Amino acid sequence: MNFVTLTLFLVYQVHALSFPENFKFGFATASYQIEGGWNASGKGPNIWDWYTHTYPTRIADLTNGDVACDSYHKIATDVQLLKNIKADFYRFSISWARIFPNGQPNNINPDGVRYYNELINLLLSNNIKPIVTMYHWDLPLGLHQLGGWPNIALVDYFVDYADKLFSLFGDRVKTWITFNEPSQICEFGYSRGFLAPGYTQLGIGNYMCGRTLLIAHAKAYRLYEKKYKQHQKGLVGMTVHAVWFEPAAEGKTYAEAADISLQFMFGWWEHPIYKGDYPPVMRKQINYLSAQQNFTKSRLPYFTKDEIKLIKGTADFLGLNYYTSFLCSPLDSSAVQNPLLSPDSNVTCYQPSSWQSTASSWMKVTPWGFRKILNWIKKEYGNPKVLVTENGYSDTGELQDCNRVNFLNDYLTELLNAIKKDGCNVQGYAAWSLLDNFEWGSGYMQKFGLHYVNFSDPNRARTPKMSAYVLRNIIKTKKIDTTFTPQGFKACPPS
Ligand code: GBH
Repeated sequence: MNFVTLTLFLVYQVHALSFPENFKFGFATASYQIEGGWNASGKGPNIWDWYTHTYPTRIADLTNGDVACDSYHKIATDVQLLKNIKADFYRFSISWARIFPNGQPNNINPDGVRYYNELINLLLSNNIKPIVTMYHWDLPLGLHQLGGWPNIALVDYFVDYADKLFSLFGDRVKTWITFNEPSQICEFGYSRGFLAPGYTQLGIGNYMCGRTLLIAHAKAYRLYEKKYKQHQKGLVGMTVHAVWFEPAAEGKTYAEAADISLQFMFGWWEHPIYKGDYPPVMRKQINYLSAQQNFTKSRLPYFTKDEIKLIKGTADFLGLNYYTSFLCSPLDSSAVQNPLLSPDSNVTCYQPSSWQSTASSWMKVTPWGFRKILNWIKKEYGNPKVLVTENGYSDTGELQDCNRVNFLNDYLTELLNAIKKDGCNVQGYAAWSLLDNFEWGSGYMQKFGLHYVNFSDPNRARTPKMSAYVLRNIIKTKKIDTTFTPQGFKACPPS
């Protein structure tokens, strides 16, 4: 190599290692996990208030989100944290029952409107874009009492709510996420019962709920398209939780098992949106099993032709939450089923114990799966615009959080490779989470925050962890530097 080619090579390497100029970084949270103020100033109860108060033992440490990080009273503090770490955007969710206390659209709570207006305005005056999730699991209890998501009547309630949010905040909010993780809402809420409302209508409740969510999402999207898009010029999409499923061994049956898993977890939502209707393998398998089980019709409800048309094409971007990977094999009835996946998938997926663990039992560290899922999305759905709306690591709360630092460096390197080497159309990345917070059934025992929160302090003081400074440096330089050690911290051992 002569001097000129060497220089060009080095320039290329440096360039190859940087995030594109217009790539955006941000931080994500959810209302019930951080806000507290559960009954403040006119807010109505939601299913998480009800679930944690009625069944305290369903939460590992018997806690709840009554106060959480008290973000209801801490707009200024939280925005300052975001500013300090150079966030381009903040992804937060709106508590439905803070806007419509019992879910009915005739009764609006002015304090809820005030709260989100203040948050949005302060973000914007600090040059941080708000990205709003309309529904991150906290259904108004009134709507739960009408049957919750398995009831198709909730479509209209959600559309009324979405309409109100667009009209109240759409002059300033330009990115909307209808639902966070429909697979968790439906599979865990109504089929396995790990999350509120905790029902176990196995193989029934999940698909009824899923049908409602897809139609509600699509109608909210169409409403925006028709009534708001022309003057508000924003984007609407949905966020789906993806696990990367890797074949556990060579051979066709293993490849099939991995593909079926991807379709059952991810295609359940994205196939109707990008291609129309449920993934054929889901339809075939659930129809088959339903018949075997003596049902008079498939447990997976059919969409009408009009509904298929309504749903297809309702995404301006694909919101992706990615945390972990599994290895899949054809069903082995003696093996433990992956709890993240419906048993109708008829596959066995697991995580080898040799993979690095986290504080969460469902999650092991698998950066390589990030590049693979992004490439799979590119191929399967025609390289859609992707926004990574969550990615993060759980530990027990160390300030010198080397495992999280390595996690971020390694996952972001894979993301960068997907963009630079594979041409995946990823536009932004949100770290989960801005703060340690209420981790659903695990209470406050699993910490995902880049800021430590002192939950025994009535003030809920926040302290940046090492990882906050590391991500700040990545945002500032648009580069990953595994040797970067912020002041006041020790260098981390390599991953
Ligand atoms: C995301 O879900 C959520 O959007 C976010 O709210 C959450 O805090 C974050 O990830 C971390 O979990 O322990 O058996 O009850 C990712 C999927 C949802 C999987 C919660 C594990 C609890 C399973 N996770 N779920 S269990």
